[in-house]
Amino acid sequence: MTIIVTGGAGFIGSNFIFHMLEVYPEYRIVCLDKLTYAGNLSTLEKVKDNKNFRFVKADICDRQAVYKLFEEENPDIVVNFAAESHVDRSIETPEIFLQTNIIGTAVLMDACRKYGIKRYHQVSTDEVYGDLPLDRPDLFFTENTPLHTSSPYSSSKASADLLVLSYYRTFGLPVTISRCSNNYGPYHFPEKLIPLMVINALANKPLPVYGEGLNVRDWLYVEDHCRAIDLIIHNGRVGEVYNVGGHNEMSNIDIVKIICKTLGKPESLITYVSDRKGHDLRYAIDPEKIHKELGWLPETKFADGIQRTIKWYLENENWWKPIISGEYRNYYEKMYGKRE
Ligand code: NAD
Ligand code: TDX
Repeated sequence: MTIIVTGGAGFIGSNFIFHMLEVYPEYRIVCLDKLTYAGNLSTLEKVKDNKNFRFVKADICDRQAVYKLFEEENPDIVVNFAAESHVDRSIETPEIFLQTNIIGTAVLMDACRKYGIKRYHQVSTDEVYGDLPLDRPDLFFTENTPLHTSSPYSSSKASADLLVLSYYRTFGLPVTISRCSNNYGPYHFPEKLIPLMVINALANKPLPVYGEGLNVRDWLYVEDHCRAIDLIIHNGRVGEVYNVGGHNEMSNIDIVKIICKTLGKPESLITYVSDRKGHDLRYAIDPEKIHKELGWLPETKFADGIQRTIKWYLENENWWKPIISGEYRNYYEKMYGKRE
């Protein structure tokens, strides 16, 4: 079995590669990644010498490079994690999101059609459903919730999902889609809420909370997401969408307070800054379908997962320090420098 994992030098893709090489030591895993600002080869350090692992630097929009890789590897399965993934960046520069997230998905699926494939899996997001009101805790996203996106990021992901389903209907491509809630865990890029707050708190820097910090996200430990994708690519029904989430809703401010408490830092570091444009209020997944059909359940409780994650950042400065000292500094200054 050969699996091409795109975007495998990023947060979730790398954790998926670790999971697959551990659970299926006989599988060949080929990582295709452009190494954008969000992709780091150092993330893949511990698997780089595994004889069943290969890394290829390429852009999923580069048709020639993608076709060449399919010719060389003749993959059975493609799992597409490659994406521009940060909502704030999509508000600054939407175009790259359309390019990678939509066109890149089409190129990968064209390669799957041309060379034949057992499964193409699209890693999507709960953000395609838009948001839920804060005062209706009884409402959840199901796979039948209409797509209703808010940001250029989520719109590009929803477009890709529609394209994937159209390749199933029109060309009979054997596809599946997973729509997961917010992940957290090791190798999460420092621009995202949890790592950003951990890293800033460690340096006694302000903790920039958007708006009033009352927006709610449904957090899932990254390894639980990886297990869900593993189940879907092996046992999921072709043409189907599976929501993935662990019924773990938390407001942003509560998360930031947990981080302060764990690190022994004062809550006075919390700084309320201007809100994200179009900021989604609440995400909450109904994971009934994947539970019933594939027996998936989350295994990591948030209380344990967040401690494990914070510990990982404490012990892995050598991973994140080089990242925040490079181009990231300019990004941080641009996004937070003048923000009030
Ligand atoms: P990430 O930003 O950490 O990693 C993205 C990876 O894709 C990087 O390694 C980057 O180099 C690579 N990449 C970007 N453009 C590329 C291109 N054109 N060609 C090849 N590689 C390219 O993202 P993540 O948080 O790991 O998210 C992975 C996927 O999961 C994304 O599709 C995202 O939409 C989805 N998702 C993320 C979350 C979350 O909470 N992070 C939740 C649900 C779904
Ligand atoms: O500095 C910050 N302050 C703050 O209050 C940052 C970076 C974020 N926030 C808020 C915005 C959100 O309500 O925290 C929440 C989480 O923000 P992000 O970490 O940027 O994640 P989110 O926008 O929820 O999107 C994430 O989950 C769904 C991923 O980045 C997406 O790729 C995924 O699809």
